[in-house]
Amino acid sequence: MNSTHQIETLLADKNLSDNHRAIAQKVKNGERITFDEGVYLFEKGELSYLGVLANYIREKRHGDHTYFNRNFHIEPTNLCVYDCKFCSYSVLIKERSDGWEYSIDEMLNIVKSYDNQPVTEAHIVGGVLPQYDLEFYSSLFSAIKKHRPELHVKALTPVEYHYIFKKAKVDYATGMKMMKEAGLESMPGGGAEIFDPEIRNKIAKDKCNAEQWLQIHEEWHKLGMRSNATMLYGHIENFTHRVDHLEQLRQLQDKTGGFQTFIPLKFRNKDNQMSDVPESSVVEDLRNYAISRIYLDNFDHIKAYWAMISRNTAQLSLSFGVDDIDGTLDDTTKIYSMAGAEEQHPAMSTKDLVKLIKAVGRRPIERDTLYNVVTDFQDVEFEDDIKPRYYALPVLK
Ligand code: V47
Ligand code: SF4
Repeated sequence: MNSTHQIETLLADKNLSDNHRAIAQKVKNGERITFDEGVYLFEKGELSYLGVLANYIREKRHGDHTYFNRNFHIEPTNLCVYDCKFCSYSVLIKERSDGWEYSIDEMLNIVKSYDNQPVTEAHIVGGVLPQYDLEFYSSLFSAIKKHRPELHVKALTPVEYHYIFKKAKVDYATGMKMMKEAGLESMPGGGAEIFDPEIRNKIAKDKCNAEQWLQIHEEWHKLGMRSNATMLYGHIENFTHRVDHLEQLRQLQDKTGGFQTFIPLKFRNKDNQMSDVPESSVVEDLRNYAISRIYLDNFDHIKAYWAMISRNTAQLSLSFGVDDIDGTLDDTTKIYSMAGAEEQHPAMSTKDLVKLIKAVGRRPIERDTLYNVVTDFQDVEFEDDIKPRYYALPVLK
C-alpha cells in the first residue's frame, strides 16, 4: 500500500478520534500543525498512526530515496572546560588522565590518511579547550582546505564558536565570517541539547544558551551557508520541552531557510553523570522521529544517526519519517560508544550502508554534505569500499 492510500485509509476509519482526524487531515493537506497539536501527538499519538503521517510526508518529499554520505569524523579532544551531565567522554580537564588532544598536524594526518579514498566530508567536533582558539581553528580549516580543496569541512557547533568568539572579543557575525574565510563550509547540529532554560541549566550548565545557539546559526545562514540542528531527548525533559525545542527551530527556519537536516539524538546513559536516568524505548524513539517529521514542515531532511541508535532502529526509522542515515563514519568518533551506544566501533562500509537501506525496500542515494547526489546506488554494483580505520589515540600524561 502506498503512503497516500495509507493516509486515506486512516482518514476513512470511523473509530479515529476527532483530534487524530484533524491532525491527519492537516498533514494530508500539507498544513502546519500547532504547538498544542505537537504536544497532543507526543501524549496521544500511537506509533502506527504517527508512522502513517510521517511516512506520507517523507514519501511526498523524497519518495524512497534514502540519503547517506561518505564522511569521517575528527574529534580534536575529549577534554572539555564544560561539564554536561549527559556527556560520557568529557570529564573536567583537571580530573582527566586518559584524554587526547590533537595538534593541527595530527588532525591533518588523519585527513591525509583518507587521500585517494572517495570521502566527501570531514566532520569535526569535540570538547572545548582554551588553547583551541579562533586562530587554531582558522589554521586547521585552512590547512585542510589547502591539502584537499574538494573535501567539505563541516565543523564545530555554537558551543565552540560562542566560546572562541568571546575569548577573541569578536561578535558572532564577524566570527562566522572569519570561519567561512578560513574554509568552514557548514555547521553540524550539535550543542542544541534541549532549549528550555531550566532543563538546559540542569544538564548543560554554563555553555551557550538556546538564544546564543540560535543566533550563531542565524548569522551563519545570513552568509548564505547551511547547517543542521539536533535535539537531545529522552532524559529529564517532558513532551512540552520537546515541542518548544522543535517550535524554536521551526521559527528560525521560517526566517532563514538555512537548516538542512534535523537529527534527534537519543540520550544514552552509560558512564555519565545521568546514568540513573533510564533510556527511552525504541517505540519512543520512532514516535519521536515521526513527530519531528510532522512538526518540522520546513526542514527538508530528518536524520537517524545509526551509530547511536543501532542499525536495526535506523532501518525501522525509515518508515517513521527519516530519509537520511548519516555516513560511513568510522572509529574516530567516540562520543556514542562511550555513552553506551550498541556500536562500540562504529564503522560501516558503503556496501553495508547500501545493503541496510535496500533491505527495507528503500533507494540508497549517496549525497554530498549539501545533498547533491553523488551516486544513486539502486542498480550499482560495487567496485570500491572504504575500509574501516582505527587510530591509536595519543594519551596525555
Ligand atoms: O551536542 C553527547 C550529543 C552531540 C550524549 O550535524 C549525546 O550531521 C546522546 O551533534 N547521549 C554531538 N547524545 C553529535 C552531533 C551530531 C551527530 C551526528 C551528525 C550530526 C550532523 C551531528 O552529541 C552533542 C550532544 O547533544 N551527546 N553525549 C549522550 N550521552
Ligand atoms: Fe563539553 Fe560537549 Fe561534552 Fe558538553 S557535551 S561537556 S560541551 S564535549
